[in-house]
Amino acid sequence: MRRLQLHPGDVEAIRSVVDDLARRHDTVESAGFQSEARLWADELPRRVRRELHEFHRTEPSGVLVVSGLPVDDAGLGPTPAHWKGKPEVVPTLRHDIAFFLVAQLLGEPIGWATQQDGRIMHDIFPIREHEHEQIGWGSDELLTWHTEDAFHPLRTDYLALMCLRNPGGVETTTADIADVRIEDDLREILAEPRFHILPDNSHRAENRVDAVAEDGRAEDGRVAALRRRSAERVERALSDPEPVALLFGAPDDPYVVVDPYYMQGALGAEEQRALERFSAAIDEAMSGVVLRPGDMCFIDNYRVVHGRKPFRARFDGTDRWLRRLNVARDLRKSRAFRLGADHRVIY
Ligand SMILES: O=C(O)CCC(=O)C(=O)O
Ligand SMILES: [Fe+2]
Repeated sequence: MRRLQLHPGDVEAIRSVVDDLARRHDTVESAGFQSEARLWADELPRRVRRELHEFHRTEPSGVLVVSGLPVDDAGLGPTPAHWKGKPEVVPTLRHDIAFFLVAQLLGEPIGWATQQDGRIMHDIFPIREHEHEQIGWGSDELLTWHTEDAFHPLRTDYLALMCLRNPGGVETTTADIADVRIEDDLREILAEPRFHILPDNSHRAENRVDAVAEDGRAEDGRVAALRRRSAERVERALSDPEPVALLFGAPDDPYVVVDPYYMQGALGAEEQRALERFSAAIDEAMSGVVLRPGDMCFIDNYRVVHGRKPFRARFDGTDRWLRRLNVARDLRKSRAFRLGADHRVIY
């Protein structure tokens, strides 16, 4: 893991860029903000830009934590109870802007029409009705390690988490594929396209909300058509999943995609055995990071699997609260599933 500790001068420079944008934008979800985020990211301190560019360019590690941004806990207000029906104007605006700009140094933040009302920036906090579930909004259950959106060919290149509060120091777990010891015979099987990964709960119909923030920007017919295709894609991925390889890229320095919880019951006997051996090897390499308020954690979703330790949620407005972004290195790959070249929601 790499860590960049911001200096007071960096914090001051970030504050000045955020001031400017916060005067003119009241949410990072607006097309207006998003259209200039890239430009303003270039005004972040060079130390920050250098570290993020290196992380992107040479892949020196699968996890980078940027620490030192101050968080005024009282100013945040209570941790929300749910993201459904959340107002567009939020007390986290200044943190959201700083986080969005730093993430923008790795690529383009994207959202899913099927997740959290189509918002680009997601909330991670415990939700009572999901307390016992394998989902980012659960708490009581260990969130088993996984590749984010593993089932989807357009899954994110980076998963970015910004911590607003984390009472009790709940650990985000991580394992870098570079640290996983894999025997040669196993490596061979894992590199063959013979594994099925099903869509996780956060994409399924029961967690979908029909109004997507971006709808106002396009004609209803096109949105409806894209939305239908997206729902069909998830249904098809459930009923008739494409086989994939769990290791890909360079054979001696591979990338990984795996989500054992959503592969249960979907594998043949030999694949199941290979997955069990692979899982045990990943468990051996598991470590983690306790995010503190103000920490921004960038996880390379091609190299690192991540999860979260269980915790007892209080549901009283003081619970753990993270903001989350998916960042794509190349927006063009998803153009067929977005409304326009500058739209960031994948249907
Ligand atoms: O809560 C965490 O630390 C990680 C949650 C997670 O897996 C995610 O947001 O994708
Ligand atoms: Fe995740």
